[in-house]
Amino acid sequence: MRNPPGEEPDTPLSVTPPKKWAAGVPAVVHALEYSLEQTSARRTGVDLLAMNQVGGIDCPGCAWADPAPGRRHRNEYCENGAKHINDEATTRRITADFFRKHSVSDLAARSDMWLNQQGRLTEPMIKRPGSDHYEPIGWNDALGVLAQELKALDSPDEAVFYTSGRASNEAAFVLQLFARAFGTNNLPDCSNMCHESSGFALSETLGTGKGTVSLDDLHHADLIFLVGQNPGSNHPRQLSALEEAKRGGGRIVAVNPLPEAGLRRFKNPQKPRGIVGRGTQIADRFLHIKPGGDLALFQALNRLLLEAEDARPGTVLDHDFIDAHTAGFEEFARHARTVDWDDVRTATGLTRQEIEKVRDEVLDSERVIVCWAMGITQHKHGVPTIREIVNFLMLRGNLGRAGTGACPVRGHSNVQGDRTMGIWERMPDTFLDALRQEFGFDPPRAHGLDSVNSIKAMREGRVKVFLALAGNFVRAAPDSEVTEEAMRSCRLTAHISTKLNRSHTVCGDTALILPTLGRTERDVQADGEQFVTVENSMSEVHTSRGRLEPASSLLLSEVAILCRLARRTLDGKADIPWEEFEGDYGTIRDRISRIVPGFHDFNARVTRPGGFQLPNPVNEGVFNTKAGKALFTCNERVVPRAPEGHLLLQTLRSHDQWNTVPYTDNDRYRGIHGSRHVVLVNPADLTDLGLAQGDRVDLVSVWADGSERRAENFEVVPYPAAKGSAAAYYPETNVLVPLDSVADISNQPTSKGIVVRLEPAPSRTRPAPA
Ligand SMILES: Nc1nc2c(c(=O)[nH]1)N[C@H]1C(S)=C(S)[C@@H](COP(=O)(O)OP(=O)(O)OC[C@H]3O[C@@H](n4cnc5c(=O)[nH]c(N)nc54)[C@H](O)[C@@H]3O)O[C@H]1N2
Ligand SMILES: Nc1nc2c(c(=O)[nH]1)N[C@H]1C(S)=C(S)[C@@H](COP(=O)(O)OP(=O)(O)OC[C@H]3O[C@@H](n4cnc5c(=O)[nH]c(N)nc54)[C@H](O)[C@@H]3O)O[C@H]1N2
Ligand code: SF4
Ligand SMILES: [Mo]
Repeated sequence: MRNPPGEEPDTPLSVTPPKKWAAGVPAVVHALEYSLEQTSARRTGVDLLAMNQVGGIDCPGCAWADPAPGRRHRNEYCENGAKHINDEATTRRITADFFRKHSVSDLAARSDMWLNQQGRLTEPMIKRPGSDHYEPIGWNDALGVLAQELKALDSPDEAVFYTSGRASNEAAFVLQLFARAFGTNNLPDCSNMCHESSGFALSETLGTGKGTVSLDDLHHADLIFLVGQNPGSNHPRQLSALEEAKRGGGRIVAVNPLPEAGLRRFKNPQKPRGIVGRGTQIADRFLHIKPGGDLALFQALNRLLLEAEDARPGTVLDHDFIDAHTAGFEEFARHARTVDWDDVRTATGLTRQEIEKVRDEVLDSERVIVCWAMGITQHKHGVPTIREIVNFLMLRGNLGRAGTGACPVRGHSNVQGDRTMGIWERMPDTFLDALRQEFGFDPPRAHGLDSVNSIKAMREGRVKVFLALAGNFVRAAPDSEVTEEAMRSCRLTAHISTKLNRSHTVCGDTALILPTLGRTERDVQADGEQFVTVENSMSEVHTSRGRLEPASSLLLSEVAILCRLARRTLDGKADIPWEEFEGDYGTIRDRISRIVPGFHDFNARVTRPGGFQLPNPVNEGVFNTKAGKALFTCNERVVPRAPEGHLLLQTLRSHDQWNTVPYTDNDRYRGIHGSRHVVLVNPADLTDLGLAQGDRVDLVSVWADGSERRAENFEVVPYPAAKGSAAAYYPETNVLVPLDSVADISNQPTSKGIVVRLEPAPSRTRPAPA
């Protein structure tokens, strides 16, 4: 597939050596450059100081936790948080005139970056059947069209309601309530493509889908593993927590096929020594692992721990923890002892000595934490890998004690909260029972569609209406061409959005753009000014209050749009006070407090400085599994292999993008400037493949059924990627992953570990910019 022409930059690619440190002074200067281009300087200053402060705006970027209220820095944000907030607070506007000038087909040919740079959406728009233009429509009519289409469906299951993790708890709760009162559990979300593997593996083994670690735990850990995540770009304030852990004597093991800048050295822009000094070394040990080798790595470590216990009985394993809290140890131990060292070497690319050194670090550490993200979850064997991490933690009782635990590092700022609020196609019966009791209707019980299955259902004509609460579904989902065709086959597609993106250009017969307030903006309703709430990666729930004047007087809040739609669609079918909810979000929180465990006295507790932390049963010694205990598991052996002449490709984020939205063509920490159409490959692999820096290639993914997918015209960049691996940016490479390529059990698309060959495309030159 050729990506839209606008994705090709008009400046030449320049490559400099990857950076050896992250988040120092250049980081701050760089954020301000982007901010100033998007907003006025004065406005920028106002936003940033309110960010992540008590009573202020929750950063709309990642889900990293804030320090305790008394310990927050005056500038409690990172370079990328500043970019994200200013991307929303831009002073650029998209008006009806813009859509008169640009047809839908014109917009569909533009790049993701161009679409985002046009500014904030300002009024509801409709594309009517047969037309190639969006035109203005009033809110009443827009919601009427949507309600009409929903009511005309043969079954509520012909509608799908997607949520992206920037939506607030209140909006998410209202959306799932509406969908279930309407009659469907079709509630896919971005989490289906993000940490779904973590949710499945942790629920099965520990009885909770959430991480068990707090910021304080990280500060007090002796040993922290950073596995398959790039904190320097994607969770920059995590580096401050790691720095603090190191000051207390903690050590860090980073496991990654790429030597990411943030894993090496951190210059803390909040501290004078970060500005003038050499910064803090982050990783004490770096394991340059092959993609997908993490399962084998943790299996090997577990075998080594069992053998260490054999040599010094009673000194290595935490028998008290294992006996009191776990099941399945004996079977696991038998299985673990059969790990084959040749397989481990092939799967990981690491030597036994390297892994033994890590074992020694583990044996020297009382308190161990494992953090992970997309480098683990997005593999076909993501679920067994996380189960094996749980085995590893349990062997030495590294769960439920201070300074220990499992830490899936969440992406979107409220992705975890949206799930807590019931955005999931398979919420447990206890939640549905509570809804019934509170609102007096019978929620559907059959599981709904997740993201991948929604696309399949659209393609097969089983889903006819698609409504998104935030996000950019067609760019986030795999198999871009198939996904786009599926969306186009819908009767109606509608998006509640702040900014223009490609999903608005891939339209059903009728398409609606429903523009909404962002986090930064004041939200005034019938009962006065409102705030919303969010839950971070460490299960802390707190408020977010916007301060800026809305980008347009025609914007409605997410909650208002959904409540009005529900009223129009349900015609009083369930006894739900939508008008009251819209006027006073506190009334939504009252209902949440009666339905969602851990939210008692929600309104009172959430307005305390810093909010409150949800209890994690694991930390109270409670394991809500079938056996009532934490489960050891026996996991398959996986040795990822690419056939001769092929590489294992990962699709990942640059430093200058927010998910499907690139801000610039640069990836400063990796030394890439001026193009995103690059593929990073180990120099030795390039020599073997007969390729050199600057060569142009097509990326061709090959699949077990013999099918192939192609992404055209990428420039080769030699890079210290693990031998046999390659990396290229998402979403330009989503076209390479077929819809059917999903992680076992979690059904999460496999955005990492894709077998590709690089096919020379010597005659191609850089296409002219759009
Ligand atoms: N600036 C910025 N911040 C973001 C986002 C953004 O787009 N931009 N997105 C947010 C979201 S939604 C998410 S989910 C998070 C994502 O945060 P990350 O998980 O850090 O995101 P990726 O860019 O996918 O990077 C994956 C990392 O895993 C490594 N990796 C790949 N394959 C393997 C493997 O097989 N084994 C190991 N050990 N490592 C591997 C890659 O080299 C890379 O360092 O970031 C959040 N924060
Ligand atoms: N190949 C590949 N594919 C991937 C991934 C990968 O690593 N590789 N990562 C996956 C992951 S981890 C994720 S989380 C998904 C991300 O998938 P999504 O969450 O669907 O995508 P985003 O790019 O975060 O969505 C950006 C859009 O959200 C809208 N928006 C922003 N703020 C607001 C707001 O406050 N309210 C509303 N209503 N709308 C708002 C804007 O219109 C903006 O254009 O992509 C997944 N896809
Ligand atoms: S680390 Fe994440 S939450 Fe914190 S300021 Fe940066 S992007 Fe925002
Ligand atoms: Mo994510």
